[in-house]
Amino acid sequence: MPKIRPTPEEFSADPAAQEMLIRADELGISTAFTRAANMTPCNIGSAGLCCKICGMGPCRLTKDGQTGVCGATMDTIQARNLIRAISAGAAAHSDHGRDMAFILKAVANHEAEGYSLRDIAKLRLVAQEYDIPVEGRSPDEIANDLADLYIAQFGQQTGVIAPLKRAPEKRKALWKEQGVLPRGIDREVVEALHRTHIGDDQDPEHILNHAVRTALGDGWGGSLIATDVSDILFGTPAPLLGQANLGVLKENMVNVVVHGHEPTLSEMIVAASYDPEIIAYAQAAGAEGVNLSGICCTANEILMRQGIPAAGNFLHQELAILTGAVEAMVVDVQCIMQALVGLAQNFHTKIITTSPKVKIKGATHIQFDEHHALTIAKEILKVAIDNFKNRQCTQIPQVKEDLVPGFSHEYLNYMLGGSYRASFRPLNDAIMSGRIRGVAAVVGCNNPRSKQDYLHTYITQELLKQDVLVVETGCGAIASAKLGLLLGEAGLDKVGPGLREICQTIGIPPVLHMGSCVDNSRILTVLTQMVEEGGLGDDIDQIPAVGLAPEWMSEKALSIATYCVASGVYVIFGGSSPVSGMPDRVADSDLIAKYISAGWEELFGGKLEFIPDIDEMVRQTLAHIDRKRAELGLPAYDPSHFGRSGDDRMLQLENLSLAEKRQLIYGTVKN
Ligand code: SF4
Ligand code: MSK
Repeated sequence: MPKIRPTPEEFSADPAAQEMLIRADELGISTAFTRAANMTPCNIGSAGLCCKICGMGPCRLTKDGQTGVCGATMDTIQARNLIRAISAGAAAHSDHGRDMAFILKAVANHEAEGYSLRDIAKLRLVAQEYDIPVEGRSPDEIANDLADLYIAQFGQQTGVIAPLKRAPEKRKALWKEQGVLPRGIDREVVEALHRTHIGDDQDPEHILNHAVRTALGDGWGGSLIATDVSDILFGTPAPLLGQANLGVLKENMVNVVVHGHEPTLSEMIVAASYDPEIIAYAQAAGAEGVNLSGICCTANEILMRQGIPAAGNFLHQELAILTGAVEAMVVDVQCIMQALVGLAQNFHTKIITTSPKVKIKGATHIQFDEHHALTIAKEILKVAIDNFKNRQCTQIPQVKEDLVPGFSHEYLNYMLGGSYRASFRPLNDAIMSGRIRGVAAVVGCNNPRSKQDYLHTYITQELLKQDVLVVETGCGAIASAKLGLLLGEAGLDKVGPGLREICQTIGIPPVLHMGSCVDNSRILTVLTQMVEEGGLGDDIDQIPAVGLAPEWMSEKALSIATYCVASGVYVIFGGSSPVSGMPDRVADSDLIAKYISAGWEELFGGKLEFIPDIDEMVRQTLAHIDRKRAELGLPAYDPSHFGRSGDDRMLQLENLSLAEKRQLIYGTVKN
């Protein structure tokens, strides 16, 4: 029977995406949405039951008791597939961190054109964490030592990676007991590959123990280094006004979209776009100037630091080109679809690859070199400007939303406690009193196998109604931004009464944008500080908190999930599980799914579950938060206790008589 193609409304919850999907259809152009609809996933591969790590296979296991040619069992094959995916994700994040550390070294030694150390306070603070002397030393000297220390973490062979010291004491003791302390970031990735070569580690639990070690090297190592160095070089984010969605593209300007993950080149492109020489060059080409925007996590990086608008998240990369208004899409690393080049040939858009690690056939390659970054950034912008004359028919959806991004760990501290008593105390108190029921991180990718943005935004809104404070990173944050959930008090009427009071009192949106996908490391440090603040137990697994990635698709997401679970967090993924097994036909094919859930919970207090049903994801999140509240001896969540303070209440009270005020506050008239 022929497949029924989903409608644009079924493909995406975003009206801008829907408009572009109609345009794609009219032009006869395929997108990831239509390709996903036409491509049925292999059920053996998606269950994690296909092994192709040696030439005796590929072995596809579909029956009870079946093994591969070498005798490998279902659970061994699933564990090997899973650790390889986690390791690839950890490698991607960590290699990003390595590049950042090398740029810090170059900046400290005045070898990097255009860069400077923007957050000296954070540089000093981070250096002190590692006992690097700061008093009487120049920022360059401190940065040089910090860069050396960070670079050394990747190739370290023995001991424990230094950034791990920032985890709670009890957690570190647990990791030691479980034998999962990462020795060196690269070493764990290499060992994961070695262990999964034919004829090596064949005990699934032993394999997955190493998956934890590898992922911890990412979360508490490579990712944390990437975040630290980005803040030091480009500034620690603080709230500012931004915009999101395809409506940020401009008809009268040269549109340059930066896409990928690393802020190094994109920050320099931002600087170059303000250069009078570039503005004059654009004007000479008939445009009013250069309009920059971002896609994916490069978008998050420059959005939260520079207020550069986000054209969209992962599934918007093709849709931006479909507007016909993009002169150049400049890509660095990760989440870049090969389809961009073929798609761009239907328009005038130039796809410009810039990383020495990433080339795409048919794309223009202008290699980034931090020693000449500003010069290269200008060269790229001139290529885009020269292309403006080739623009033809355009269609830019007039859809965009304002947002307030930039809630770094440091800003949360300041926001909650002020300059002189920066602290997480008010947040912990609000959770302890039940005004905030708990915290959820709703993060991660888009995936064309689910309706774009729908799962993210549905779950976020349901949790807000239940007084759960939501923090977001990556493409999930952009999904909420496009829906207007990241803007000041907008939508506060749909937020539970206790959380609404907190948002009004502190002056924050109910959803806090915390950055890109490497910035999930910020969530780890926030959770650690919540533990250290007191009142919510003495380890991360005791905090009423849940992590969700409803539309996950990348291997990096699996690494993030694993380091969060090992740090004590309950993580829920939507969509399909890479170790789902084939429960209808094969009795024992879900041993690994059970191990990473109940098994890891026993070992680490956190667990990873794949829950396809959206309402069940919300139910399990709330049940976990309530269970953790009960275990801490906190009052059961009861929203009827709250909502009597905050701005709304004050405005209501303003024009009332004393008797009426009492009536409103106490429910009875007291004299
Ligand atoms: Fe098959 Fe074993 Fe080779 Fe995997 S390692 S492909 S299960 S023979
Ligand atoms: S970009 S990893 S699709 S969040 Fe970080 Fe988005 Fe996922 Fe890529």
